Amino acid sequence: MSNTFPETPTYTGFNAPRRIEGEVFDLEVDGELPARLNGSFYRCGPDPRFAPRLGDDININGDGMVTLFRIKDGHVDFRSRYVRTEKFRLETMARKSLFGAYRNPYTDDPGVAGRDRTTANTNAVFHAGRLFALKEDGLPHELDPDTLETRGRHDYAGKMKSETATAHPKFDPQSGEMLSHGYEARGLASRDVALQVIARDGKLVREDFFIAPYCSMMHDWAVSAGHFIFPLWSTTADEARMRQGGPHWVFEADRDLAIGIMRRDADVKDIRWYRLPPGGVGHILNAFDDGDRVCVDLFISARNQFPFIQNSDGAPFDRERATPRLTRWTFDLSKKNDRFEARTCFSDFMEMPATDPRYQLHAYRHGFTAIVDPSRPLNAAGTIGVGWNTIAHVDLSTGRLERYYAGEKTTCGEPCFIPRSPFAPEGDGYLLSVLIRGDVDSHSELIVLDAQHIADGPMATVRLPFRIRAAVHGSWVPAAQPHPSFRTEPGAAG
Ligand code: V55
Ligand code: FE
Repeated sequence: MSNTFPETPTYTGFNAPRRIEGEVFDLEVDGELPARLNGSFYRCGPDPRFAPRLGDDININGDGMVTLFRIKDGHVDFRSRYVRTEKFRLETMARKSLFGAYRNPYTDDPGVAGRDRTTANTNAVFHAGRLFALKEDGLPHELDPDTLETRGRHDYAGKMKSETATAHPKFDPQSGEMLSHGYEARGLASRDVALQVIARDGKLVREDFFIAPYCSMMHDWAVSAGHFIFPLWSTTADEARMRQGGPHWVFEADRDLAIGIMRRDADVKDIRWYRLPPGGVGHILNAFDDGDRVCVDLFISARNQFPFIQNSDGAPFDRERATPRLTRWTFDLSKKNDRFEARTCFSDFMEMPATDPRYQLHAYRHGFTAIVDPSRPLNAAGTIGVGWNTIAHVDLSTGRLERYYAGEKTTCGEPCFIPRSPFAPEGDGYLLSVLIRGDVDSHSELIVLDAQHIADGPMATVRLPFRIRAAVHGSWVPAAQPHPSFRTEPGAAG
């Protein structure tokens, strides 16, 4: 019986499934790793284990694969392991896929009705001593931070009532809290959103539900020192459509954005909603308060940014209007209307943001991203149909953009910033990125850049003897966790 993957873009070339669980001790290091760089770099992304049940699939429906680069005293060990979700375990027993289309349970084998469909394939984060694999359609899965073995679904001792938690929780560098939300919190295509606060000790201390104006793909959100910001945008879900076998998401070209803002100490019934004409919202770089104003730096596009999501009006995918650009939204809370300012900061095709984690939620200056530099060869591909060929450092106070082009047939993974020391100035430190090389004798590399001099190229290149699959997001966990209140001057550099 043939069980091959189909010859479609989701499964070929850069996106060929790797499915490798294993470890490599003491990877080759070309150059010198900084002596003080000790810790764990976790990544999470889709890596489909079985050929798709429905003949083809979209990339973001693949099974969650977590990888670990553990760096210690100039040496690096590697490990990779699938997250043992319920879906993964049921399909492993059957040796084939049983679950169908992305977030549409009506396309599943009837034998798995009602089982947990989440793939845990989007982010790996660490909080209160626990490592989690996250996907926005389900609960977190806890993993052993050393072996990557799955400990199980984590519902905060039964206290988390939402069915979902975002893959983009925010970390308050002062309080040590993990701030989270779950959308479609009470079932498929529901408008229920849960606001979740997890204290420094890992306990869920707040979960408040509200009804959003409509059900939108709220993949990322924003938190400032004083506010929660919930961006609903034009990609929406509809249960009737799914019941007929249709897709979870459709881009509605006439659906205005609705952006909810509330004070962190307020009740969810006090959310104030702002409007913006239809468009796409991508990842959030950072957000901060400035007197009565709330600033949110994020990537937005004029239209649907994903080639694999249909437009409700049947319009073909439009590459120019899909392009995400770094934009600053400024909300003046002292004004009574539902308008706000949106200013484009850079014209480049840019996404996958990172900042200095000590300045999350506060005024800041340095951002790190992946970009598509159209003046370079565009001969790579990645998780969402885009091959990031360049890593960028943006300085928001000078408008300067510095680049490191990664070479031909190479996809850059999301950059990850690590402060040089707990007391280093903002943005002074190292930048990690995993490069997926698409050459014939393919391999992968973890590069380490000096974050303030990325154009100089890597100070160290860590070689994997095989190609791993492009991941989505990840995080750095220092070997010695700094005291949570080490950050002395909030927003000083802003
Ligand atoms: C995104 C990624 C997802 C997902 C929804 O990049 C949105 C956006 C990797 O999974 O499920
Ligand atoms: Fe994301």
